[in-house]
Amino acid sequence: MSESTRRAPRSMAEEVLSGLQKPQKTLSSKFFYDKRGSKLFEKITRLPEYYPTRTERKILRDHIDEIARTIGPSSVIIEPGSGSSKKTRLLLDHVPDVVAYIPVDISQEYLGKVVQRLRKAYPSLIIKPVCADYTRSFQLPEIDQPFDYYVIFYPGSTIGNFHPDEAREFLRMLSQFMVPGGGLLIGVDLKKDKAILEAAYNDRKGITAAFNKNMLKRLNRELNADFVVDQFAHRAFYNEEKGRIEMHLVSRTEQDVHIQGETFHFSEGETIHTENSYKYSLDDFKALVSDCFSVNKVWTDKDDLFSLQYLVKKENID
Ligand code: AVI
Repeated sequence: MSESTRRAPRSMAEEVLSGLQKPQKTLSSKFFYDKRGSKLFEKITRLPEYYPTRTERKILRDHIDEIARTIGPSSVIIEPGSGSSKKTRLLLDHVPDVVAYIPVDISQEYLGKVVQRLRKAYPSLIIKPVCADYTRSFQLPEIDQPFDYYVIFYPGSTIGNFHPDEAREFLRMLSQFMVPGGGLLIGVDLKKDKAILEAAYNDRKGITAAFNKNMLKRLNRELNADFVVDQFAHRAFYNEEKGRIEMHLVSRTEQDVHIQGETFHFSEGETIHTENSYKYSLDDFKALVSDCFSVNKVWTDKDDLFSLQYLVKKENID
């Protein structure tokens, strides 16, 4: 995500045109997730090379009792970008006396379906869905039952898709929902061997390549652009200095692309930067969150590929 979390919303067309006018052409990774993009991402999460999803799930399963004890009773669980709420079920099954669950998702249709299923599975749980772009400020619904803390669940290492400055700003926004002592259970992908990282974003089946190129198909359909999708190649590499995987679309040839009356020239080999996925050491992440949160507990897998962390809101945040 390359947008500031607080700026006034801009249309997709405005964002795309201004991103492509930059010296390093850029498109926001949030444009990956149309219907096909979301399906391709689901496929990515099941790929043998893409370790984050299954590793996080295993950490959550292996430590669920301790995680549940750490969260404690009488909480309201908020999940920004809840999607299928699959991982949340494990929390709802184990955390004692959850008072309410607030899934926040941009897709009204998907949210509706997921909530319907959750209501069947957890008939006595208060579920208050919020349809919103959670990266911008959103309103929490009233919960007319007493509870101790809000606990925010933000799995998947989506925090890695924010530039660190924006991650700090986003975490500050989340902290504003909480009183001191409130918790944030967050998935954070860890720094590791470059070969493992690069394989995860260059899978052999080419699903990540299709996911990356799907952005151009979306722009063709929704903004009437004329990208020749096959004239772009997928590239993903680990930028060691910045501590991030970068995804790009590389122009295979010199070409012009037209969008909404504007022409964009590409030289051969020129790229559009489509995503960053930051990887953190435990110390890096502790420093990143330190404005608003202290790190209360960290769970990792045996190979230290991924971490699930429980952060607690500090007292006296300015
Ligand atoms: C959603 N996000 C955490 C994924 C990641 O790993 O940064 C998106 C992704 N991009 C390519 N593969 C997966």
